[in-house]
Amino acid sequence: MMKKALITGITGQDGSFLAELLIDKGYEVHGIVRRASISNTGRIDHLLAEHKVTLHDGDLSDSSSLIRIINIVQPDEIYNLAAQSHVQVSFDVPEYSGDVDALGVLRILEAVRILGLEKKTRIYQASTSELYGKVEEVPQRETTPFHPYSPYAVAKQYGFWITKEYREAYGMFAVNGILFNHESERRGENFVTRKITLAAGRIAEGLQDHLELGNMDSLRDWGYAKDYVECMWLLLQQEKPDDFVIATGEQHTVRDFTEKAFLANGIRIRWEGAGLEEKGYDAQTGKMLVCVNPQWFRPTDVDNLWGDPTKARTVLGWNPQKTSYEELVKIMAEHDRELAKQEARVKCAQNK
Ligand code: NDP
Ligand code: GDR
Repeated sequence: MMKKALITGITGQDGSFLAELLIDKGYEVHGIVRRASISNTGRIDHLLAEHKVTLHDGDLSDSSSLIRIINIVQPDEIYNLAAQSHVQVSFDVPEYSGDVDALGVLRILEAVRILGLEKKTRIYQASTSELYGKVEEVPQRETTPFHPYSPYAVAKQYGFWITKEYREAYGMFAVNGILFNHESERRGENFVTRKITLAAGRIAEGLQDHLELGNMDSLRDWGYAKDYVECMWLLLQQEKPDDFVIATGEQHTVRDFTEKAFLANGIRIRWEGAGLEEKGYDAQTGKMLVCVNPQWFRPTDVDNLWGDPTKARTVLGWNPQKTSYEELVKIMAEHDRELAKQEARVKCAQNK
């Protein structure tokens, strides 16, 4: 019998990679999409074109849609990836972030319970290294205390605990993957890595003058999203439900990522100044390419994330270094340089 999976957030970075993985594994894949005024399926259009996924209209803020969809699909596995996932945006839309990122998780768990599927359906909850927030221990592991440091992280903390609660109270197979930052060529354009690789490509093609960033000292443990979705699946294949940290075990600054992304485009950055006055210059031409804009600072910023993937490595047999940090920067930089070249060709044709 073909297993059925339901992915919330299937149109996002992780959802699109996970859908591909599950299709390859022979699953019947369903996804929840929310209404948008223009198409939001760009990351999965290749799957839709071949009728490889079935989409259902719904929203994490709407219990009735979730109950209806889960009842139709009767999934063996639910991957709850849908979220207002931008940390800085959560300071501007805190109530909505709480509704979707906290109560949305409860709505999924309750829907499964109401439908009497608690013994059939396994649930993966997309938890996050942001739970560690104002860091109390490095590196962070499953036993490190949480100190959420944004409305997003506070909401995700509720999601974490309610998932654990339903596991303990109702014996449900419901687990948390505490995933550290993972990036890719499909990453949303307003997360820092993608913002940098897009800008580096465009600057190299003469389409953009410079890049403005916020906290460049911030440290992140960055992995490749395509590798991380494998863990989501692995977590639901275990004999017993349990929560896991998923990370590479390495950390780098935003500044370092910036340097490497420009270098992948043949530009060496020379830094001068400090704090708000810090600037990055093209070491060859002396042109200013990177500067700080306080607009991108957060009211409270998480600045030291570094995961310990020992448990995932030993229990799941997962390789945290499948794609190295250097390879990740290269994949993203090369992809976005190609995009910039295409943009330059279009501009050139328009000017003829
Ligand atoms: P994205 O922002 O790329 O995708 C989020 C998805 O959620 C999109 O499909 C989006 O739909 C959907 N969504 C948002 N709000 C709703 C809603 N109200 N109802 C239904 N769907 C909704 O995130 P990622 O793929 O990067 O992350 C996936 C999950 O993992 C998120 O929960 C995130 O918080 C968490 N996470 C991510 C990490 C990372 O580094 N990427 C690390 C740790 C956790 P639409 O396309 O219409 O916007
Ligand atoms: P994060 O990712 O907040 O870790 O959340 P993001 O890429 O937005 O920020 C990482 C760090 O970079 C600093 N920064 C900037 N960030 C953005 N977006 N734009 C800038 O210009 C900029 N300059 C510096 C930030 O201050 C921060 O310290 C991501 C999301 O995917 C969450 O959903 C997920 O839970 C966590 O990763 C793990």
